[in-house]
Amino acid sequence: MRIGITCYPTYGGSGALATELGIALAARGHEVHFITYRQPFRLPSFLPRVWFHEVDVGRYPLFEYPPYDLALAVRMHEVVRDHQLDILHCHYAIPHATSAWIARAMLREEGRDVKVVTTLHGTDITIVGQERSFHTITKFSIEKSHAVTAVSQYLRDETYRAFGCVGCNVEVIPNFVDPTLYDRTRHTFPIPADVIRGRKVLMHISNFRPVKRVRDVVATFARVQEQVPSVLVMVGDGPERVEAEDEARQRGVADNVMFLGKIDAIAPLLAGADCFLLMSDKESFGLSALEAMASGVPVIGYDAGGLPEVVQHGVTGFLHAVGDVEGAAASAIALLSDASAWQRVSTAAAEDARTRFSEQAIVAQYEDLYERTLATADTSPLRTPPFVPAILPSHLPSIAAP
Ligand code: GMT
Repeated sequence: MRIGITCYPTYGGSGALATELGIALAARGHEVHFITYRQPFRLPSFLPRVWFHEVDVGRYPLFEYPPYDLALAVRMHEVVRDHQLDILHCHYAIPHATSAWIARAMLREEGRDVKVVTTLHGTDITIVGQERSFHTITKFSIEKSHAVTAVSQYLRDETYRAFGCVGCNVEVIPNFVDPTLYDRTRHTFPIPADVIRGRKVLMHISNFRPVKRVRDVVATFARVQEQVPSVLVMVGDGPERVEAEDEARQRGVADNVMFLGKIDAIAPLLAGADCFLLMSDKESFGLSALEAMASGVPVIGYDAGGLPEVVQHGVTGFLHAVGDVEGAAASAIALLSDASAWQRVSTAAAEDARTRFSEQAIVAQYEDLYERTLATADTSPLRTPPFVPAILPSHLPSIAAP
């Protein structure tokens, strides 16, 4: 198949998953075209059967808000036409599924067609999509997609609750991990031993959005380090980083908290972690938690959203009520103080990640979905020629400030 993938190329789980999926599909013989405004952060520079098509949003003084969604629709239309794509797979509904709908409408005017698959990842449904400015267009774009998937049962239920989703069938296809990459035996922990000095390593990886409750992460660590000599490694960046730094200072633990910023290669970091903290109040899945589990790192987090579908309480980690920092710290202290309990949970986490979230099985689920979608006939007829093809004249410049 020829598959176009659109995602947010920046630091984040949906972009990471979309990129890993594209790479895996190409390895299985499909042609994969990434259509994004920047090279996805997990995409190597060259891979057989993988293309990268940059969306040029341009700049113009009149546009305080450049119309990215339109530029994306134009690029999608162009790439589908030039490379005869069968499927446009949009990761994160806003605005990708809407741009795909526009691109498809343009294609159909020319007597061409493409099938649109949308994968819902999280805040496109739980936060942004429910804002007044985006609700109706999100609902419309989901309903107009030929197939819709959600990364957890929780997110599927939330989609129906918030949008109704008339006439669409949201299928759950969970996220997956590459088991060979997330294997702690394969990596050398990049933080020098004289920095760690034999202390336990607690880790958090995210985009530091309010939903991640990074203050709770630091507050949990502050309690743990009173009982267990430890450090907290914070990976990523975002609007709440200053909050986390402030919490660390207020609790007097700033010297034991390292903020590493955005790091693309997280497998070597996870290989040196003893415990992963994910304390979001609304995590649709928690890809970073799955990557931690695959690396043999027990996860401690909140019993909210889709995280209980990933972390099995008492088996591969421990989940507590949102805000229960005391409970989370108690679980971490118990785990980090008992080597055999830690080994048991670590082994179970690595096994469970490989069994329930195996890359092979889940990529096959996407292939099956594409095949089923392609086999479904459209009821509305295509425009028949003669038509006026929307071909960009090659001499047109990109928008630039004069
Ligand atoms: O929805 C977001 O906040 C962004 C998105 C991302 O790009 O990182 O994260 C979501 O998608 C991930 C991949 O499916 C999930 O693992 C995350 O749980 C989900 N984030 C939230 O639900 C907050």
